[in-house]
Parts: sequence; C-alpha cells; structure tokens
Amino acid sequence: MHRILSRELGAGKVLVGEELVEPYARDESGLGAFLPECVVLAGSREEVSLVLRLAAEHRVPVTPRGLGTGMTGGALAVNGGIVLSTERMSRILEIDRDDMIAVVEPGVVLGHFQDVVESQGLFYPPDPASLAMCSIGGNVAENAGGPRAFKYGVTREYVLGLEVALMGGELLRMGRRTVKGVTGYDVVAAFVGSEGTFGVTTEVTVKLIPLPQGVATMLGVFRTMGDAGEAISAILHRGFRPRALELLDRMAIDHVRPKALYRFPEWAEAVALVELDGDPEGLEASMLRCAAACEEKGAVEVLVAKDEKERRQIWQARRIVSSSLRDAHPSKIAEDICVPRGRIPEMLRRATRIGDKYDLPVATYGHAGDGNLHVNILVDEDRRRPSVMARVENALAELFRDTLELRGTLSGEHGIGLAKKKYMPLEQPPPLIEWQKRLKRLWDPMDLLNPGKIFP
Ligand code: 2HG
Ligand code: ZN
Repeated sequence: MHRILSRELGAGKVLVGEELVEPYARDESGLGAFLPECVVLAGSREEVSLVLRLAAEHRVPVTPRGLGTGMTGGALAVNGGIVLSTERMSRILEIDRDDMIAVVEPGVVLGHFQDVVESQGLFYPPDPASLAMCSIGGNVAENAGGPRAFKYGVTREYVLGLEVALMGGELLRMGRRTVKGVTGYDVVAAFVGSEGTFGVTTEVTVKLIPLPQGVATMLGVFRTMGDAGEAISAILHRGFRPRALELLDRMAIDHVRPKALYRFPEWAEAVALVELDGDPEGLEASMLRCAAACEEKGAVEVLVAKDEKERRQIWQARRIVSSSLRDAHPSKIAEDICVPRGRIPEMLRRATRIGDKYDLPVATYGHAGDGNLHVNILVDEDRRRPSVMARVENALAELFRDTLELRGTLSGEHGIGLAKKKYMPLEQPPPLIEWQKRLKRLWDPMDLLNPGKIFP
C-alpha cells in the first residue's frame, strides 16, 4: 500500500519503516505501541480524500490521527494499515470578528489558536490539559472538554460546521456559519465525538464568544478531601458559576510538587482551584467570597492570585498533573468517570475505598465542579502480569459499577476508544450499542476507518 501512496502523493508524505512510523504508534493512553504499515502526512483535503479512496479500494484500514494526545487509544492503529495524520494541515483560515466565527484546518494546535483568537478580543473556551500540544481535529474527534467546560461547555458546543472526508474519498460539508440553525438532522453533533470512526475532519468552523475582561483565580489548600468537597458545594450553593472548579487529592499533589511553581504545603491533603471570569467590576469581591467559603469549610491556606504571573503558576501545577503521574507510573490507568454533581463527595469516598480494597495507589483529581473525576490507578508493576492485571481489572469494574450506580457515565471527556470499549455494555443496553454500530456502518460500511474502537 505504501508504494501506491508514495506514487500518488509523493514520497515525502509517506513514512515507512519502523524508525519513522514509531512516533505515530502510541498516544497518551499508555496502551502500548501499534505499528502501522505507513504514516501519511496529509497536507490538504484532496490528499486526505485520496488516501481514503485508495485505502477503500485496497481494503486497508486507516487510523486518523491529530497530535496523539488522546487518553483512550483513539489514534492507535490496532489493525495496522495507514495512520493518516493531519498535523500538516495547520492553518487558521479565517477569524471573522463580525460573525464571531473561525475556520481552521484540523491540525491547528489548540493553544496557538486560542492565543490568536484572544489577541483579537475573542474567546474559544474548550481547554483540555494538553492544549499546548493537542490539535483541534483531535478535539473534534473526541469532543474534548477541560476545566472551563464547567461554565462554557465542551467542544461540541462550539463546532458549527465541518468538512469531512469519508471512507472512499467523498468530501462532505455539513453544518453552518450561524449560531442558530436547525436545518435537517444535527449531523455535525454526531460527527463531533465520533472518535474518528465516521470520517476524517478536513476543516472546522467554530463559534467564538467575547473574551471575558476579568479573570480571578484562587487555590484553597485543605487538610482533608471531605473539606475540599464541602467547599466546592458551598461555592456552588452560594450561586457562583466559576469557569473552573478543580480538585486535586494528596496523591496528585505529591506528584506535581517537585515541578510545580506553586509551593504546595507538605500537609496538603486536597486542593481546590477556583476560577471566576466576567466583568472586572465586582470580580474581586466575588473571589473573596469564594475564598471565604473555602475558609469556612476548613481551608488552611487560601491563595488568591494577585496577578497574571500567579494565575499562571496555579494553572501550571494543574496542567502537569497527568504528565507527572505518567512520568512516575508509565503504566498508570487514567479514568474519566463523571457523576451527577450531588454525588461527587460519595464518588470520592468510593474511589478511595476501591484503592484500599484492591491495594492499589489511586490519585483522584479533575473537574470536580461538573463531577468529571480522573481516577488514576498508579500501577508500577508490569500491567500484563496476571496477578496485577486481575486486581486492576476488578478495581476498574468496581469503579465503573459504582459510577453507574450513582447514575454517572463511563467517560466525561476522554472518549471510549480502545481503553474502555469492553465496559460499554455496563452503561448501554445491547439495542443502543447495535443502533450505534448501524450508524457507523452507514458512514463506513467496510469498517475500515479507525476499526476496533468504541464498541466491544
Ligand atoms: C486532565 O484533566 C486531563 O488533566 C488528563 O483530562 C487526565 O490523565 C488524566 O487522568
Ligand atoms: Zn480532564
């Protein structure tokens, strides 16, 4: 296949050989390496379409790939074949301040896009922790969230229109440029979060909103997780709508401490990060009221960032949690459960109980405000050893059962991919899974596009 692709696209766009394809064999899921036969570095919609036409003709599987920061194995070429990378399609095509929209290619790095948008007084809120190195195409595939999803929602709420290439090569435009619009089925919404199984994104039109003029950030440090949970509830009950409401447990804090710019006290058992935004007038007073709520609930130390530098320090600590845990425990298993808001304290208790019961170190942190908790099982021993495997499997099954018992869901933002597909039947009944498979067959009847994902 790679010879045909090289002939059609030019050799510089097709990578072959273990050394060259290896960097495209992994992602951030820690699920290992899957070497494709070749990697195509597509530079345009026409090239994406051509690859999908040739792959369909030759019945070769294609795995689309953004920048490989996914957490559930969505970009892993489990059946070999072609990895189709859109990293070279990284242009911002348009930012329209009147229409308040932007049109971008899928390979644009999210953080770069946000900087450009914000320099024009506009705002694109979705902010997965990997924002400095993830691509918008990947965000669309996974319907990425992030801390600001608490107030502003996830990627799907900003994607107005898409152009995608389907297996077989057909290019299809869908959606609109207006914020409102109900013409036909909401096909865009179905493609966002389809984990690269319906089509390959070649262009994205997103909604922008005005950049909030004021932002205030604080950190509350607690002696117990329970106190931190209470503080979060208190802030919500008092009617605040922070743009981020994050929580870190002791295990997470201990892992970031060495690299964090903020000096976490040794005794810290839990940390709550609260960020408000909006009209600068009154913001400081609101922040102080949130700080007071934390103190009332037992915060021993409260740091309200006094300038942009301190804000960045606080966020730096939060953004490196995942990578710090991964550096220390390369086989860690990062879960992404989400429970209804009222059940957060109970879920935190259950996560701790599961770690104790199966004698596994667990770090829990994440987007506490919307119940999206990253329960990380920090396995050090080789995950494939049967004794370890059994304990981890049992712990995960219990975690998911507990999540569902509290009426939560398996994944708040990372997707199902390869990592969680076997757990799908715990949450969804067979007919629903079957209808989704039918939908998949509609777009990709030969099951060649990102096969082996989502469904058991
Ligand atoms: C985060 O919120 C990311 O930091 C990564 O979603 C979560 O690795 C994780 O558990
Ligand atoms: Zn997250």
